[in-house]
Amino acid sequence: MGFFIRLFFCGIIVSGLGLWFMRALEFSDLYNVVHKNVPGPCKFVQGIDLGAEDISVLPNGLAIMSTGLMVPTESGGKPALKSFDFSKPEQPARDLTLSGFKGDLMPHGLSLYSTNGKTFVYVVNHPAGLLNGTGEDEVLKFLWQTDKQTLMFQKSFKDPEFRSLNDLVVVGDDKFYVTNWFTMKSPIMRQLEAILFVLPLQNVVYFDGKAGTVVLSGKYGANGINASPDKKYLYLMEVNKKRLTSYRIESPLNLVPVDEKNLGSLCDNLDVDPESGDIWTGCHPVGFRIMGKMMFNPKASAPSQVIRVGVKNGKFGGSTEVFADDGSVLSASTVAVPYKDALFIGTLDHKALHCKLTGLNPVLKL
Ligand SMILES: [Ca+2]
Repeated sequence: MGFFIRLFFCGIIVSGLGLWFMRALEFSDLYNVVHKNVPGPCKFVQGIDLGAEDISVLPNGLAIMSTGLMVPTESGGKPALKSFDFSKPEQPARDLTLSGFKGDLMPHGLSLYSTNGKTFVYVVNHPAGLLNGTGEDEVLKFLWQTDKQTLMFQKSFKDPEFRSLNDLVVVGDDKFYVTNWFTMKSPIMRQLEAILFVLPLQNVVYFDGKAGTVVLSGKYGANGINASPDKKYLYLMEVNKKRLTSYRIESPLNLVPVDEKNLGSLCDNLDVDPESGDIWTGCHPVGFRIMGKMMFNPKASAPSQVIRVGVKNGKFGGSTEVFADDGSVLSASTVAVPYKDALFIGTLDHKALHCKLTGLNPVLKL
């Protein structure tokens, strides 16, 4: 091989490694200092000790959450779906009884869909485990009988495009957008995909009730997904790039990019205030702490942060930090759901907080 050809390939390798180290340094937040910040008085929600990775709330203040995502089964902890009532915050979260479901439950992202007086819960499930799955991820559909604290199993959706699911948003009867935060199926290839986090390898799939179609590809770690209250805009958190993006839904398969915003934090799930349209998100403000926890030491804590983003017609306005903690009180926040003058903050595998929104940041004009 000629000298110049070798020089050319060496240059490409050195450039690639340089890019990786620069992005890794940015991703890891090595020098970030997290100062505590609260929106008002906060109390732990009783009955939540195994995390509440995703939460969604009904207009009547009844919330549902997925718990136990990162808890090893040998610990005796059991993944579950629980409910919490914003109108009775002093009462503990309650286990929801599953009726008619025979499979293994490891719930992750969830989304509510109400029609004809009935409320359905769609939830990402990892029957083979979160990180050791073999492409068996599915979306479960339950009918939520709120008066009986029961979830009646309806059906499960599987599809070859469901690679390694994270979050979803339902936009119609059995119609939803779902994120693949990994696209490789084998555990070894997923490890490689994690190392190559600088590459846009992840995607968003639209499921029409029968089959899935990739509608957004080339995404940097597709994680939280949600829609505007009028369902005209889709919001996606590309966690590996700390980037929030919005798309106009021209048709279910035709998404037109509208805006993007760097949140400067590894934000996870997105919740949309039904009245203001603002986006609230639970974030991991120190990358190396959350990655160390997920990959090497599950017992370690990681800092928490809640960010609120103003948005109008798909265009992002300003943003503000509503809550922050260095991990000593609340570890690894993943979701933040406002309801009237209160906020419910969930975590990957820790506790959950109920905070009163008495400060200025929750109402600051953005
Ligand atoms: Ca998530």
